[in-house]
Amino acid sequence: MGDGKSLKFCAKTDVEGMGGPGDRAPQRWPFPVPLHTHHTPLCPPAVHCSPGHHYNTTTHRCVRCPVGTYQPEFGQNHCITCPGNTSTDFDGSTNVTHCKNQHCGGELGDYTGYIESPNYPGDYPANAECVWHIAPPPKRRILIVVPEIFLPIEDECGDVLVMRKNASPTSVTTYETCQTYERPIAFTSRSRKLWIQFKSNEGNSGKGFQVPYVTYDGWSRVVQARQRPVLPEQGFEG
Ligand SMILES: [Ca+2]
Repeated sequence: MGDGKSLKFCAKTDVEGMGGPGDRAPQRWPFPVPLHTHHTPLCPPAVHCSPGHHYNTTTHRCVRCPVGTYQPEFGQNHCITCPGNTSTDFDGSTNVTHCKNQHCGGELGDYTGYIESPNYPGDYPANAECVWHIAPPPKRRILIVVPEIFLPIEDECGDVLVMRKNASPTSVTTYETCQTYERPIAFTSRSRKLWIQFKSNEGNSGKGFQVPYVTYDGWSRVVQARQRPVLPEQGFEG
């Protein structure tokens, strides 16, 4: 058994099974409690809380991990905060992969750039709403390439990417989809500026998209590249 240093004992609680999986052999009190815990030693619950839950030592209940946290293991009394600026879609998350980057939208560069769905290439979060603007310098136009886009099939366009002249729903629409396309599509904007919006609903998610664009001089003719070829060292025959 223990050497007396690796074990601590705690006051027994009279908690009965609440929210646990019920598929584990019951442990006998007293339970060993790791010494490195930062908390006052408390008896573990009489049942293990499931992954996605933590044991609330005040209410003696298994509680779902709140949004922005997760817990992959059984029988824990805390939830783990999502790394960085990520968060979960729902409470009760069981895995760090449920932590998603929520950032999206913004002003885009004059000459080249890309838009991508939040958390790309991971699944985008629920209830996302992103708006991007491309406003190229005068006389330049916008060329968009959609290499592929992954949006789950849902009723009534649950998740949608739309590009329009401006935020007005009646403005000229250049592109709109709420479906998966795995073959590239390229097009030029029908106006100089482009307003781009992506919205997702609560259910079902997908990889989304990464869409590059360039702006190009729409008035001058194609200029031939006049770059010199890279020459090898002197003495090379050719
Ligand atoms: Ca959806």
